[in-house]
Amino acid sequence: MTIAHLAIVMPAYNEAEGIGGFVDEIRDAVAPMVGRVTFHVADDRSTDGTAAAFDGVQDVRVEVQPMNRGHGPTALAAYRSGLAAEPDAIVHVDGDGQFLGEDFPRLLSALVTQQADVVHGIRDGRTDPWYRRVLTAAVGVLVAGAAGRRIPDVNTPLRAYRPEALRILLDAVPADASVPHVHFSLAEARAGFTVRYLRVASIPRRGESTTGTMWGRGAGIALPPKRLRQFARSALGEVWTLSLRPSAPLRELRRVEPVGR
Ligand SMILES: Nc1nc2c(ncn2[C@@H]2O[C@H](COP(=O)(O)OP(=O)(O)OP(=O)(O)O)[C@@H](O)[C@H]2O)c(=O)[nH]1
Ligand SMILES: [Mg+2]
Repeated sequence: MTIAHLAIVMPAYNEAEGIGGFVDEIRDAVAPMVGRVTFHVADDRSTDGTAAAFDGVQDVRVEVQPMNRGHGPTALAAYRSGLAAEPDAIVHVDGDGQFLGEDFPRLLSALVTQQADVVHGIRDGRTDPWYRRVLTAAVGVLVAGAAGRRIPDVNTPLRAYRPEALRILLDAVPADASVPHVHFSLAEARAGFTVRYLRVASIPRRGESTTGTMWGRGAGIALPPKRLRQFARSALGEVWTLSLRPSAPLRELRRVEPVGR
């Protein structure tokens, strides 16, 4: 099985320490099954020289964003630059490198051999604090109710797409959405996409610094950091407006049958 051109897309914010090694690991892992691979890093205006980690690296294209906007808009920008390269398959993964290179070929095999529109990497072994597990569980219940079935790991950042399927999702979600993967997961289920799930290893973020983490640190006995509370409130509002309310725009989304299948 060979994929002529694989595009790997990554949002990144202050990932200079770990992102180079992560990209090297993925490149080596997918080499036997791709004609070529290109990496598309959306740099959310890092202050640690993340973009410079790829100076002189031929197959990595870094696009520095016009301003710092957080994970969602940066992920969407990364998807757009990956799609613009017209690949035959596209994989999204966060630049903090919380996955193993060896899981990428498994993800791609599932995409191709199981004729999927999308494959989600379901994270095994996460060690989130209690409040994040509660939040994840609550979103899971909400989304299951709306989708009519349970979706494991709704917000996983490791996802492989058939480009035509991704295009439909990307066109439907506003460029500034803060939780695009929640919208994607819900729309995929409702619109009848062929979704496969694959368990993958979840490891601690690479690099020594913690400055990349979106949430800051909880205080003392680990109460949810204020940033997470604020983010959760606004993200839930966004999920309601774009995906859940009766006239939500993403309810209209429909899958298009792939040509020649
Ligand atoms: N912290 C932060 N991360 C961003 C931003 N923009 C893009 N990112 C990237 O978004 C990805 C996810 O951020 P994380 O802090 O790992 O968020 P998370 O995966 O929900 O949290 P963990 O489970 O703790 O890893 C990372 O790859 C970051 O590089 C931003 O403004 N702030
Ligand atoms: Mg992370």
